[in-house]
Amino acid sequence: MRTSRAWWPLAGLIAGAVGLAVSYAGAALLHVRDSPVVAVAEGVIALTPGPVATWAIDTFGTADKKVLILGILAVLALLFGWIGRLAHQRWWAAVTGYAVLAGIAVVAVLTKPTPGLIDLAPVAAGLLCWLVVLAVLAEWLRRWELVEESGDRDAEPMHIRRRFLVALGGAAALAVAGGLVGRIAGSARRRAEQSRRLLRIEGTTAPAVPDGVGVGVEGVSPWQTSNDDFYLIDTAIIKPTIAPADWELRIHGMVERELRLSYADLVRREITQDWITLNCVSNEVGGDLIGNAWWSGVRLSTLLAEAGPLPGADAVLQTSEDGWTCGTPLAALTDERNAMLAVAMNGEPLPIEHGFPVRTIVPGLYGYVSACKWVVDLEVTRFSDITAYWTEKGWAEQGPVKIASKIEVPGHGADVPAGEVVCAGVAWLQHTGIAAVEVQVDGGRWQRATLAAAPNLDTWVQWRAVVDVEPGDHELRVRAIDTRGRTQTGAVAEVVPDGATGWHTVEFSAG
Ligand SMILES: Nc1nc2c(c(=O)[nH]1)N[C@H]1C(S)=C(S)[C@@H](COP(=O)(O)O)O[C@H]1N2
Ligand SMILES: [Mo]
Repeated sequence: MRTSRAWWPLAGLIAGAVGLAVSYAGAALLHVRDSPVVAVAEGVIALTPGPVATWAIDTFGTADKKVLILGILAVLALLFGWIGRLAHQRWWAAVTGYAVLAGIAVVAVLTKPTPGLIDLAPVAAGLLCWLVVLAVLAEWLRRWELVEESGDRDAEPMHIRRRFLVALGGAAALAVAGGLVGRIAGSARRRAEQSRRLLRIEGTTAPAVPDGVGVGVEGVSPWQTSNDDFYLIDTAIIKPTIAPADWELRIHGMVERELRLSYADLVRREITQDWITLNCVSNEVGGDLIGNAWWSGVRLSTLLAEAGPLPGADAVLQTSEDGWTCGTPLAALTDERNAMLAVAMNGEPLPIEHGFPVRTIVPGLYGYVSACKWVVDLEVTRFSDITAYWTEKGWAEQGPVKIASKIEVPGHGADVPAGEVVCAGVAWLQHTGIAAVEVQVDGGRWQRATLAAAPNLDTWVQWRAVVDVEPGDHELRVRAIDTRGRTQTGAVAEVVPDGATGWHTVEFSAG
């Protein structure tokens, strides 16, 4: 009897555990809502016939989900052992086994609401670990077996066996480490999420959408962007999870008095609130990297006045907890506009992805030079002395938003009845404001659109126009005019280095 034989199932089991642990840690670190095993468990629940589910709840009570997960893990343990045995004779059979398991996980993950590609990363990482770890262990087992078969006493079977056991122990340690990382990362997220849920910030109120801001045309984006629909842009693969109790902001550099603020210190101050539209410099003409929310926070002009900027300073270098930086004109943070350290978005504590617990919002500047999420450090300085994350990559130092307008109705390629066609969309130039919007059909004369109301200069404005068209293909353009009478340019510029320009154009057919 060859002793090496007995080790194959254990090798399979350990390889399986490494893959599971790595996928669990990956899901926690990437903030994927569920680890693959949990996604599968939820899939099982969804597929469970009612009477069986009732029986499970009656029998196991609130532990029913734990029992299910333990059951899935037990089944997996058996399958992993079996896959290990299969690998002894037929490597491809083991690979197929893993592929089937990963396939089940992929289906479970993709059937969750709003799955993204990132949600599949933990599954991919787990599959890779299964294959690599089992391949390594199998290699040592085969050598051991060869030595045993040769019956050659000088071939040092002990030596090879020891190497195999070291590899096995290493893999087991990796599995344990993955499990720990998953637990710790998951608990940091849970802690931040829990403190966020319990947070009540005095002085912040729920948004009330002002009257008359909508043109009432179906297909136009809601004037208020919900937190769930708000675009997300950042460089953080792993989103910082900061409980308010652990947050601290330092305001320093060219100031008379350095300030260190805790979260409680911050929200003790007067809360300012406003509707502000935020957009990304990378937004293409007609793109949707833009959103409008009710922001609550503390005015930066007040905080900076407490610190006392020194003469000669013209910039504030903002740094986030994850090390992202941006340089913001000091003037934009100290003038009369409502630049703030925001703590709430649409009446709720900031979502973690949008910078919880504190982020900066500055009306009139693109996000990349102003809207630092998870902000922890403000250094008052000079532009000539600093570089920041995006300026180092060739983007402009100054990023005031550019006037822009967009057609949302009719959609590009739409078929509409000939005659009077309702057109609608949005236009924006935060901090300056939109005075008028004009549309043009097939290069003809520019026609004034009707504007909906806007509560201030810092939000986008919805517009609506009716154009008369003959049957056939048409081209519709839009341009905006700001409150100082300047008309949006039709000259086309790419998003790099400081924002796109050009008139948004859609083609449609009238029949
Ligand atoms: N910490 C951090 N803050 C950041 C960024 C980032 O990468 N990291 N990206 C900025 C950019 S480019 C934009 S457009 C806005 C987007 O904010 P949102 O994701 O809340 O919409 O955040 C800004 N703040
Ligand atoms: Mo951006």
